[in-house]
Amino acid sequence: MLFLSFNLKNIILDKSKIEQFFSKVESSSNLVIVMHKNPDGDCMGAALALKVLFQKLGVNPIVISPNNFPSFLSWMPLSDEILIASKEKEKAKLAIAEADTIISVDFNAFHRAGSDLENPLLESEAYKIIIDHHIEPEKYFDLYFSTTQTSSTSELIFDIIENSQYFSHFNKEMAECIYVGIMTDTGSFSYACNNSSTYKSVAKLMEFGVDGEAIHRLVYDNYSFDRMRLLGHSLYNKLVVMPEYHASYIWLSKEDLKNHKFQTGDAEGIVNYGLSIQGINFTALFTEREDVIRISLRSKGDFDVNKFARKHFSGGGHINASGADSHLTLEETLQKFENALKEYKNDLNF
Ligand SMILES: [Mn+2]
Repeated sequence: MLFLSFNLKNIILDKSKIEQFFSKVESSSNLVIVMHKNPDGDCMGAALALKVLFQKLGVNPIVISPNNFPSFLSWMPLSDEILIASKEKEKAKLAIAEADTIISVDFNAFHRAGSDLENPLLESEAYKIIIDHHIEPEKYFDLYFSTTQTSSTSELIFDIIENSQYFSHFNKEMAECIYVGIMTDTGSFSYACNNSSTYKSVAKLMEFGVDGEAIHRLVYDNYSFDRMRLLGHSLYNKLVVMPEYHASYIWLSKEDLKNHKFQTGDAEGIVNYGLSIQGINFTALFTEREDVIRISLRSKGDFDVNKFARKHFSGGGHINASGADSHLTLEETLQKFENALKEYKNDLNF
C-alpha cells in the first residue's frame, strides 16, 4: 500500500509535467483560477497559495469563487481580491471567456462550480488544468494533477511547488495558505492524514514561520454567537440517532437557518458531531437551501460514503467524506435516506 502510493505520487509529480504547468502559467496573459461552490479552507488555501506564487512570477491570476467564502477565512492573504461570481456574475463570465488558461482547484467536474459558471467553463477553449484530490476527475482537462493519495489539494500544491524550480519563491504567506488547507481538510489532523508525507510537509511549513496555533484560533475560534446556537439547536433538537444502523443524521430546514441568521460556512463542521457518538459509523447533515437540499456525508473505517452518495443522490467525494444535492423536498430526502440505509445494515455493523 505504501509502495503503491509512493509510485502514484511519483507519477503525479513528474518533473516534466510540473515544468509544463509552470510554462503554461508563465506564458498565460489571462489566467483564471476557479474554486468550487461553497469554497472551504482547502479550496481557498490552494487557490490563494497559487495566486501569491504566480504574482511573484509576474502573472496576476483572477481567482473566481462561485459564491461567498466563509468569513473565518477572510484573513487569508489576497482573499480580498477574489472575484465572487454570485455578486459579479457578468464579470466572472467575462473573465472565463477571456481566459487562455484555467486552473480548477479542489474539484473534479465543472458542475461543482455551480450552474452559473458550468457552461462558461465547458465552452471555454482555454488550456484547462486540474489540481485536485477527488476520485474520477472529468476527462475534459488538458493537464492533470489528480490523486486521492494526499490529505488535500493544498498539500498537493505544496508538493508541486516544492518539486519545481520556483520553490525559492515560497514564503510564509503561501505556507499559511497551504497550512489552512491541510488543517481544515483533515479536521485538524483527525482524518485523511495517516501518511507521513503530510506531516513532513507540515514540518516544512512550520519552518517558514507558520503559527499553527494562531491559525487554528482564527479558523475555529471565530464563530458567531448565532452559529454557536445553530450548533446547539442541531445537536439538541435536530439530531436523529438510528442505533440499529449505526447511523445518525442532522436535518436543518430553511426556518432553522433563518432563525440563526445563517451565513455561508455556518454549517461547516456540524456534520462531524453525528459521527462522534459511540457506535455510530455513518452520519449525514441535510440543509435546506433556496432550491436544493444540501447533503454532507461522513463515515468511519471502510464504509464508503462516496459510493453511497453516487448511488442514491448522484453526489460524490471521498470514501469517508462526501456530498450531494437533492432536488426532492426535505421530507422526501430524509425518507429516501432512511430507506437507503436498510441496504447497508450489515456493512455498517463494525
Ligand atoms: Mn479538499
